[in-house]
Amino acid sequence: MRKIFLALSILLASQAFAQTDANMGIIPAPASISAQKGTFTLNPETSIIVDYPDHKAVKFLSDYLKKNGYNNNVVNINTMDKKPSMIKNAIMLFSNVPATMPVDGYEMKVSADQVTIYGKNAGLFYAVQTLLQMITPVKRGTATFACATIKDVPRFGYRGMHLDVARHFYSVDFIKKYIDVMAMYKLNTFHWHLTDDQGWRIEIKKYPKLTSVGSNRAQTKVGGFSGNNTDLFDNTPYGGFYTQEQIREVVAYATDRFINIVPEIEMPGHAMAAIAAYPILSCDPSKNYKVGETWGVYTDVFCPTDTTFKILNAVLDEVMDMFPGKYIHIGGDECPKDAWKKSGFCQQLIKDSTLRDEAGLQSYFVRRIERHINAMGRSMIGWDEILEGGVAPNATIMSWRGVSGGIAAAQLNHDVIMTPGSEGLYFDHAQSASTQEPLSIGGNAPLSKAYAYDPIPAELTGDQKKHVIGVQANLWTEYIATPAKAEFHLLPRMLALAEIAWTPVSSKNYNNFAQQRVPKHLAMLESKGYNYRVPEIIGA
Ligand code: TNX
Repeated sequence: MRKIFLALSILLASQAFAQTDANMGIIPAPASISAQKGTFTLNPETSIIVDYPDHKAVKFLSDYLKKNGYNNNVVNINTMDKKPSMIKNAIMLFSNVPATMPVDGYEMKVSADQVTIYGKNAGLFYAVQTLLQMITPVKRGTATFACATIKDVPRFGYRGMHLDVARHFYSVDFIKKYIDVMAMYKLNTFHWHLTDDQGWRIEIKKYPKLTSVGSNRAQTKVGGFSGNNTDLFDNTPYGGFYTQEQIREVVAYATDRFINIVPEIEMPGHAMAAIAAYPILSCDPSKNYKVGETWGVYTDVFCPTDTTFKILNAVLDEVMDMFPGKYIHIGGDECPKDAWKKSGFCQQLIKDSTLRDEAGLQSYFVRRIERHINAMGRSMIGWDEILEGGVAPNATIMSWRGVSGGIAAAQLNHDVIMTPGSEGLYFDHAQSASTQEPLSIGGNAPLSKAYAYDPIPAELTGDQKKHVIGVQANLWTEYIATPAKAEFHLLPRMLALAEIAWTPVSSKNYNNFAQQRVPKHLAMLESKGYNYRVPEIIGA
C-alpha cells in the first residue's frame, strides 16, 4: 500500500514537474528568466517606490493598480533616506540606469521582501507589462508574485500589428482596445491602413471631399471574392472616418503605451475612394467614378501628373503633422498598369524620360513621393511591389508576397519588415482548414504556423540580416466587419506574433507556449472583454 502511494506521489510530482512553466506564464517569453522559491506579496501596505514619478510606465502601473482595487501609494525615492536594498515590502521601479542598458530592455528581481525593476523608457514599460502578467490576485487589495530573476530585451526593434480600417471601419474606442492588447504583449508599432479603394478614413482639411465623398460607399459586396457571387450586394450605404482631432487622440494614447503609429496612405493603386472624390487624380478625369463596393483590385489608379503630386504631397503634409513617427507608409501594392497604358500623358512621360515602361513609371511615382517624405525628415515604407522598376533610394520594404521581396531588398541594403502571407502572418486567413471556420480570405494560418516563423531569412549574409528590422502581422478586413470578429482573428495569433518578434529563437517552444501559457492568457483576455478563437492545443 505504501509503495503504491509512493509510486503515485512520484508520478504526480513528476507530472507537476513536467508542467512547470519555465517562462512563468509570460508572453512573449523573456530573453532570460529563472524562477526562485517563494513569493512576494503585494498588500495595502506595499509602497511603490520610483525615481521618476512622471514616467509613463509608473503612470500605467499606478492606473492599473487603482483600477483593480489596489490602493498603493507611489513614493519618490529621492524623498527617502533609505537605500533601496534596505527597503522591504516595496515594488521599486528605477529608470536611472547605466547608459549601456538597451532602451527597450529591463531587469527585474522578485524576491520575498521586494521587487526591483530597472529599465529606461520603453524598457521600464515592458517590465511593468511582465510584472502585471505575473500577478496572482488573492483578495481585494492583495496579490502575490512568484520570485524570479528576469533579464529581458526584444529580438527586433520593429514589432508591428496592422489593421485595415478601409474595408470596414473601426471606432476610436475599438482602436484603443486594439492598442491596449498590443501593449500588453510588448508590440510597439501599429500600422494603420487608413485608405483603400472602398474607403478613405482620415480627414484632410485641404481636400474635404476625401472624406465627404471618399469615406462612403453606396453598398458592399457581401460574399465571395474577385468576381464570385457578384450579385451578393447588401444594398446598404457604409461609411466612417476619423477627424484629425480623433487621430491625434489615438496617437497620444498609443504614445503613452510606447506604440508608434505608422499611417498608410495607399498610392498609386488601391485609390478608388480618393479618385471618386477627386477624379482629377485619375488618368481620365472625364469618367464617372465611385467608391469601391466590391473587394479585389481596381484598374483605375492615380495618374503621375504634377497635379496628382501636388495634391498627394499636401495630403501627406497633413498626415505627417498628425503622426509624429519616423515612418510614413505609402502602400505601393497591387497597382495595375492598364490606365497608364491607355493614357497619352503617361506614354509621353515614358518616351520623354529614361523610364522604360510602366514599371519604371511606378518607380518614378514612388521615388517622387519619397523625395517629399524625406525632405520632411521622414522615412518611407512601401509594400514589396515598390522593388519593381527600381526601388526608391531610402525605402523600407514590407515583404508580404512571401519572403522573396524581403530577401531581395536586404540584399540591396534596404531595411525590411517581414510580413509574409505565406508564413502565417495574415491574420485575415482562417485559423484552420475546417469548414467550421467563419468566412475568410486566402487559405489558412493556424497559430502553430505563425509561431514557427523566423523573420530572418537564412539566405542572407550576416550584414544583410541586420536590415531585417522587424516583423508584422496584418489584419485585412474584407470579411471582418465587427470588433468581435476582428478579435477572433487577432487572438490568440497575435500572441505568437509577439513571441516571434521578441523572444530569442533559442527560447521559443511551441508546446510550452500553446499548452502552458496561451490558455492562461485567453482566460485573462476574456476577463478583459476580448473575443478569441479557441486554438487546437497539442496534447490537450
Ligand atoms: C492583398 S497585402 C492586399 C490587400 C488585401 C489582402 C487580402 C497587400 C499589400 N494587399 O489589399 O486586403 O491581400 O488578404
